[in-house]
Amino acid sequence: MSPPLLRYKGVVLALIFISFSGHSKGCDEDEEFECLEDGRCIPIERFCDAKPDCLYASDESFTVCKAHLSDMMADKYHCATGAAIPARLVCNNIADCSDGSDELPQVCERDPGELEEKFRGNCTGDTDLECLPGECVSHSAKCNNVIDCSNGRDESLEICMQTCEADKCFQCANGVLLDSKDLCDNKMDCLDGSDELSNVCGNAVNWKEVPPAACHETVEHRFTNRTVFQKGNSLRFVYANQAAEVQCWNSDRKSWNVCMNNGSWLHDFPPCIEKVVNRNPDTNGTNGCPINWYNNETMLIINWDDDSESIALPPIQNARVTFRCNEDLTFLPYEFKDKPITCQANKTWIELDFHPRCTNLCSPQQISEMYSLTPRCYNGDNGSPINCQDKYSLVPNTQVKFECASGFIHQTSDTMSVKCTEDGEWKGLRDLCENQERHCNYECNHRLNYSEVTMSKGGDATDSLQASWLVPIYKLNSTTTKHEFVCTGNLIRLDIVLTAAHCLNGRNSRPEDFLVGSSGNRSSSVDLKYLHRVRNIEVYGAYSEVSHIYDVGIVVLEKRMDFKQDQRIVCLPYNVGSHLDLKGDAMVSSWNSDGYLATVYGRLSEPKNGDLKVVLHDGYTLCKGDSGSGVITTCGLDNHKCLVAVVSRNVGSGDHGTFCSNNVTAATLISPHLQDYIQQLIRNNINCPE
Ligand SMILES: *[C@@H]1O[C@H](CO)[C@@H](O)[C@H](O)[C@H]1NC(C)=O
Ligand SMILES: *[C@@H]1O[C@H](CO)[C@@H](O)[C@H](O)[C@H]1NC(C)=O
Ligand SMILES: *[C@@H]1O[C@H](CO)[C@@H](O)[C@H](O)[C@H]1NC(C)=O
Ligand SMILES: *[C@@H]1O[C@H](CO)[C@@H](O)[C@H](O)[C@H]1NC(C)=O
Ligand SMILES: *[C@@H]1O[C@H](CO)[C@@H](O)[C@H](O)[C@H]1NC(C)=O
Ligand SMILES: *[C@@H]1O[C@H](CO)[C@@H](O)[C@H](O)[C@H]1NC(C)=O
Ligand SMILES: *[C@@H]1O[C@H](CO)[C@@H](O)[C@H](O)[C@H]1NC(C)=O
Ligand SMILES: *[C@@H]1O[C@H](CO)[C@@H](O)[C@H](O)[C@H]1NC(C)=O
Ligand SMILES: *[C@@H]1O[C@H](CO)[C@@H](O)[C@H](O)[C@H]1NC(C)=O
Ligand SMILES: *[C@@H]1O[C@H](CO)[C@@H](O)[C@H](O)[C@H]1NC(C)=O
Ligand SMILES: [Ca+2]
Ligand SMILES: [Ca+2]
Ligand SMILES: [Ca+2]
Repeated sequence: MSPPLLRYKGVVLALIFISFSGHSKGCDEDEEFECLEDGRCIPIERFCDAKPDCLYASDESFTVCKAHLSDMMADKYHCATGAAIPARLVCNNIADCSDGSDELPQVCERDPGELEEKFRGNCTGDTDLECLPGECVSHSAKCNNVIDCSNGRDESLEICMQTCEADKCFQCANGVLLDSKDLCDNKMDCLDGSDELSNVCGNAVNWKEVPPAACHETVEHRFTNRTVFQKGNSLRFVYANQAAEVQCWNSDRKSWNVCMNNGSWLHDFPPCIEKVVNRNPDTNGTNGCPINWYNNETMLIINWDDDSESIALPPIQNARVTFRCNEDLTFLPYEFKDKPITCQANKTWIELDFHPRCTNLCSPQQISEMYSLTPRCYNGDNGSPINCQDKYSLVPNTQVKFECASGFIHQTSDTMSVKCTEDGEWKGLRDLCENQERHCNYECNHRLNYSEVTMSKGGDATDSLQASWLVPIYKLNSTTTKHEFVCTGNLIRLDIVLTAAHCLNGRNSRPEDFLVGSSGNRSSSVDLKYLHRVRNIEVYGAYSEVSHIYDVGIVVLEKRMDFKQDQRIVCLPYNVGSHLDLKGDAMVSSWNSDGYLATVYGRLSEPKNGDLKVVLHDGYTLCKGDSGSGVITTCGLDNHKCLVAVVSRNVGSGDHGTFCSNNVTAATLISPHLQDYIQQLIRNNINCPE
């Protein structure tokens, strides 16, 4: 059995080489015309008599009816197709030409103003031709030998029809008149190629016969009922300069296209959603077990009968086989990789719903690691939901619709979606990723409710939801080779942690020495499973290791954190804008020595040299591990709270035995330079797929 692709090509070639000179098997050459569509014979008098007799009017096609100038009859009217009708039938209000060219307004000189109005449709301004409802092109696009309308209307007979001045003149099938020197010069001057047809050129000197150009319908893109098509050898096609509207075989998606006179479609068709329908009886279940995704280039079927290994080709019936894929492709269903499976005598797989396939897969990481977007995955367009984390589900055509992650608000009405391509790439993801800022904005200042925070340091534990941006930072102790809690960090994005520079700045500090925990209680035993690895650590350039001014640092995580419940990141002063009171009450949340969250209160003093002082109310102290904790105060006109500084070091007389103090210095975040630094850092750390 010949392979399907070759067979298909064979049909196309046969069509192109069909001769129109009357050569035929079934019909009497001298007396009859053989219809292209079905080989039916019609009497020769009905050939090019302007009345369609063949099923799809192949007896009236311009490709067979266009005649040489010397064959044109002075007493007849020649339709644009070339067919001749009695001159008295022109403009009798009855379309006698099969293309209606005997009644076109241009021929019958009806009101030209009315005609222009009709062409203009709803178009305004410079545009005066409406191709399709809402699609407008300018005056100069009309009949300029360039197809501008998606449906080719600007170069169609309806628009371009001209009337012959002299007795004889040559007209393209779209009505455009041509100088006789352009005929048969092996150059297609008509968009439809009618100036180089064999009927027109016959045995002209130096003329080379080229079969009329045709563009075919494909299995994936079917002609709609608005397409006037031809048919030959059971394939449907249109000739050059003819428009076709196609519809995807499996969806409502439609588009127009126009055939060019070299046999190519003018535009690419938009891709259809799913795989083409399988019409191969060897793989669609007719002659053997269904292997709808079979591709001889990528899938190898191995027959295990008689316990010897041999390569099998579809159809597979009554056999035990395994499948093998090209190295870069994944076999699905994954559970059956390298496992024998039986095709039963009745051409069904022993396993229900077994659909062997070698495919590319899209990455689950790429869609789940953007800082402000949360994916929802679907099986094709509007298909059933699937698990975005299951990499074997992310096959080509998987559709992902994104929502702004918890803690973010959707800023635009744009839909945020991407699709997995046959190559296993997320189409549109990079663009979406790089424009996250435009789509989703921090929700930090909207739902924070600090009034519930009543705990003091050393007191009872408080609920982590009240300070859900707080995360513990652990650092490797090279002596014990264990990670130890060193500082407190603040999530300013799901993958970016703000802390004090001195927590990060030790000699030989490397990103791989740090780990960041989830928000919530800080456990005394560190379980690596719940910790986040660090991609990058950054210390603000103005930080001084001697005086510890500008003690600001940033930790960039390898993977963004998943927020739990109603958690959120913390607002920076820049997120809120406007008024900041840096002399008022402040609070600092952190962990106490038991690992529970707690909050202390105090007052801020005027910032100086990038620092401000926090003097805590009686009974409260901040201790060593509280470095990096955020100082929270009122900001913005709506009395929102936001993080204005990070705890840096203690001053004055503290309890140096325990490194605790009620009088601490914090590095402020309010300087424009720091704002630029942080924002630049955030921007530089958008990790988008290549
Ligand atoms: C796959 O099939 C096509 C035609 O269907 C054929 O041209 C090609 O050689 C085949 N490839 C292999 C690797 O068998
Ligand atoms: C032009 O627009 C009007 C109003 O929008 C509509 O009713 C009419 O059908 C349109 N005409 C054409 C030819 O599209
Ligand atoms: C084409 O089909 C649609 C629906 O299938 C129908 O509404 C319409 O009238 C048809 N148009 C023509 C020209 O047959
Ligand atoms: C037909 O012409 C177009 C544009 O001139 C060109 O892009 C295309 O490759 C040509 N097709 C063939 C089959 O030559
Ligand atoms: C398989 O393809 C054949 C030939 O085109 C067709 O007749 C048959 O209905 C198809 N079978 C299935 C199960 O799709
Ligand atoms: C095919 O044969 C198997 C085993 O004999 C049987 O279980 C199954 O129902 C049959 N399937 C069909 C579609 O006839
Ligand atoms: C904030 O918390 C207080 C005390 O629990 C409660 O009364 C108030 O409704 C909360 N406000 C919001 C906006 O949730
Ligand atoms: C590392 O652990 C040792 C032993 O517990 C301790 O003495 C040392 O201070 C730790 N180093 C740091 C930098 O914390
Ligand atoms: C933190 O610990 C306290 C005391 O054990 C507990 O009540 C609280 O629910 C814990 N919070 C979280 C987020 O685990
Ligand atoms: C805090 O420390 C500073 C600097 O040592 C000192 O001037 C100030 O008086 C102290 N304030 C309190 C309330 O202890
Ligand atoms: Ca006819
Ligand atoms: Ca044009
Ligand atoms: Ca020419």
